[in-house]
Amino acid sequence: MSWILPPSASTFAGDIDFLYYVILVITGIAFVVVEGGLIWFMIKYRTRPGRKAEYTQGSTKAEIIWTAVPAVTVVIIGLMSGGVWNDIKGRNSVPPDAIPYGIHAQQFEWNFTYRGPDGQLGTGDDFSLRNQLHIPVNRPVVMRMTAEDVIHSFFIPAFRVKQDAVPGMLINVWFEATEEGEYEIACAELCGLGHYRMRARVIVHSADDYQRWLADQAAAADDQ
Ligand SMILES: [Cu+2]
Repeated sequence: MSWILPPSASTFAGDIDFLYYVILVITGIAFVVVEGGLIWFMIKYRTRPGRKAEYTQGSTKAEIIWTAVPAVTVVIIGLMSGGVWNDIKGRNSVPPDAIPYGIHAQQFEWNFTYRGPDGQLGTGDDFSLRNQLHIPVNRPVVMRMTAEDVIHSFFIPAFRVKQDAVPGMLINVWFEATEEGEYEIACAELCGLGHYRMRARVIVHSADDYQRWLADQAAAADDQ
């Protein structure tokens, strides 16, 4: 069923997609049962000459069943999602060895800040790139996200990552890419007239390529 979803390229994809399919199957069954029942009742109880309409007070038993079944289902889905939510968004979910990056979102671009040769984010040798995020594969990374003007939302469909960037707040979002390649970053919050063009790319490098790319960037910065 992979044709339904975008390519999956992060450690979150398995859990998120599993939940997605569980919910899709449950709601799919509910859809068929409800619509099928509707059509069946329409035909069965249609007007026919000589037949009088019946008066009904309803059925307590039926009401208990159709309330309890969805309630239990929703609680089970909630418990299943809770664990995944904690792994991805929980306060202490960010792995300690995650490589830090800065993201500053503004109308209508993403500014990515990389730590420079000193290995620290927020020091003088940091450098920034517009709409380009380069990360290594199979390494957790954490984005320290801020917004300049309005609420934006950092969305990488292939990683199953989505997080609002809110003016006045510093928000961390972490993930780990599992496939090398280039993927789309989109803004998922209508943030103004130019929202549609607030796109960027994430480029996932092999570990060696990433080090080479970083060294090139540092060399280019030294030349200036
Ligand atoms: Cu935006």
